[in-house]
Amino acid sequence: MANQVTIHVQGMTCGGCVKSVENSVNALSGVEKVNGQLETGKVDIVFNDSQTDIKQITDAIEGKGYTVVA
Ligand SMILES: [Cu+2]
Repeated sequence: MANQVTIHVQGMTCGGCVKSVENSVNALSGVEKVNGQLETGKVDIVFNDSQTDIKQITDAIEGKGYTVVA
């Protein structure tokens, strides 16, 4: 099933950071759409919950050095 979440990411300070976060999430299988916003720190993600989950998404982002707050 496709699942849609919006998470908050701390530590994105420029467009490059947003791209880095988006790319790290996009690399997970089952992720269909990622859209990060620099101003708000919000990242909208659409993913197939039979292939990945919030835990894997969080780990991917935190592996790049950013902090997921919710
Ligand atoms: Cu940056």
